[in-house]
Amino acid sequence: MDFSGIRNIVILTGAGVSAESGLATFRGPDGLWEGHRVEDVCTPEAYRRDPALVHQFYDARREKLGTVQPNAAHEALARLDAEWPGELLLVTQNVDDLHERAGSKRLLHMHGELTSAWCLACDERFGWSGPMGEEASCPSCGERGRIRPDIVWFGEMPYEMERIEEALQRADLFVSVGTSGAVYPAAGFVQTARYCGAKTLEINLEPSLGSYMFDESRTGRAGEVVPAWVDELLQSDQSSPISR
Ligand code: BV8
Repeated sequence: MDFSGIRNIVILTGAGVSAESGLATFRGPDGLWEGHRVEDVCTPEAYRRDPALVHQFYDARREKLGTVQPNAAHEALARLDAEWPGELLLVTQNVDDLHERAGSKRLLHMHGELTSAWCLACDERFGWSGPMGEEASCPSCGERGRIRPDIVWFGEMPYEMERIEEALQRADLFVSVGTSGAVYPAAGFVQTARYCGAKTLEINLEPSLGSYMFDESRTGRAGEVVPAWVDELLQSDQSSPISR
């Protein structure tokens, strides 16, 4: 793909970008997610039905964050963030903190973050480390037992959708890294980008469900393919921005 003239970039990442750091992806061979069915831990109904199970699931994943490190893909995306002269927005579906720990700044978590909590009593959101459990007290209003993970579950509206849509409409290049294309609205971003005239590139271990919608698909491990792509992009000619 010819990257000359590219100015505005949107990058979407999924669990595949964190796989080489040791974090499980959602759709492993057994279809379970850390031993759970998604519908048992990743919906508001599941939280109402069995809050202890949902807290246990997220407490375990939050604890695991302390044992993993960003990998070469996170670091390459952070380098691109620092060096790219045009607009750049990294939209991650992931709730881990590996992009920020690698140094990415122009970043948003459309599905929330393990390191954030949400008090249903006062609607405040605040940072959280360590276990949450059912009895945690809100640092803002003091209520006990009304705090949930600040995570977007199935059936809930992802965060910052307007900001994402605006960035996609302005994008000259949309790149999807390490996602199966199984979940909407993220899986539909490539269509918006294409419709608005962007070039589209997929980087994934294997072709995703939406591979056919991309101009180009590069298969391989993110830790290898993403750094090579960032080098290629940073060396491309930026002098003549695409006229939009
Ligand atoms: C909403 C946070 C509306 C939780 C997540 C029918 C049709 C279309 C849509 C729907 C439908 N029925 C229901 C819906 C909507 C639903 C949906 O899309 N369902 C799917 C299952 C059909 N979506 C929603 O509910 C969303 N909200 O629609 O709201 C609305 C409107 C108005 C008002 C209110 C609401 C919300 C969805 C968000 C759910 N939360 N995550 C948590 O993390 O705990 S979803 C979760 O799965 C992820 O965040 C991600 O978004 C999604 C997909 O996961 P991936 O990241 O892609 O991971 P996966 O394992 O699937 O794939 C990994 C890929 O990496 C693989 O392809 C693999 O090959 C590759 N890989 C592996 N290793 C590597 C690698 N690649 C490179 N290198 C490697 N080393």
